[in-house]
Amino acid sequence: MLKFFLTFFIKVTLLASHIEWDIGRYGFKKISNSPEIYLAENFLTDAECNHIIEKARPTLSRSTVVDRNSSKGVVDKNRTSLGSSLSDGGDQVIQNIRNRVETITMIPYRNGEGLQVLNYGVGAEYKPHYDYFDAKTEGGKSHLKRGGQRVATILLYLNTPEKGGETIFPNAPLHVRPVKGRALLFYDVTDQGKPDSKSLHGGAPVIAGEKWIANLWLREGEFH
Ligand code: PD2
Ligand code: ZN
Repeated sequence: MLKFFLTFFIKVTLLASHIEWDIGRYGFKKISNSPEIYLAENFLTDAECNHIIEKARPTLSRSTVVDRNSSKGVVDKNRTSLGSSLSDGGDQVIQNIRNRVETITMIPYRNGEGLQVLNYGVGAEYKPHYDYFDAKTEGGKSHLKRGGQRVATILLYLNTPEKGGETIFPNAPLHVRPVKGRALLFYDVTDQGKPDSKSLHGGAPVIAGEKWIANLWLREGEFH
């Protein structure tokens, strides 16, 4: 147990110390200290955005959330997008993006979950929530067994909706407009590796047009 905590502490310290000098790559700018949030314009090219959308389109189905009582995902009125999980096997475009994410976060590629693509139609939203797992629930405990806690979330905006669909952080408070090619990185845990209650965030309803994003959740340990 002590070894686990020591390893985790070293990882989080490394991560925090690297932020200062590597996060600036690809134009990431800090836009909030608490919760800790970074934004970069043109992190993805138009071709990369289009590739991900077209790859996900045929396999979209209703998004789910973590069930409190089991390891299953469940449909929930608080998350009304469609989603598709993309494997990166043999896909050079996705691998390149994930390598760039590894460079800026200093979190190993293998700690990332699968890339999730989300599509929101008019009225679709993801009400404010936390991306970290709640270790007090059975569902949270079962997800923590593989790869440990989610330490960071990266949102990749694949198109620019006509109106609405901002990513919101009620505690910052901050609204981030979805713009094609943008990337938003935020930390779900504090510097001490504890779930950060300030990291509450959501996807506001789309008012006109549609919204496409991809998200990548990064764990404290190996997930892949
Ligand atoms: O679509 C979003 O903006 C959004 C906001 C908050 C997505 C997620 N969280 C998520 O997929 O976790
Ligand atoms: Zn989220």
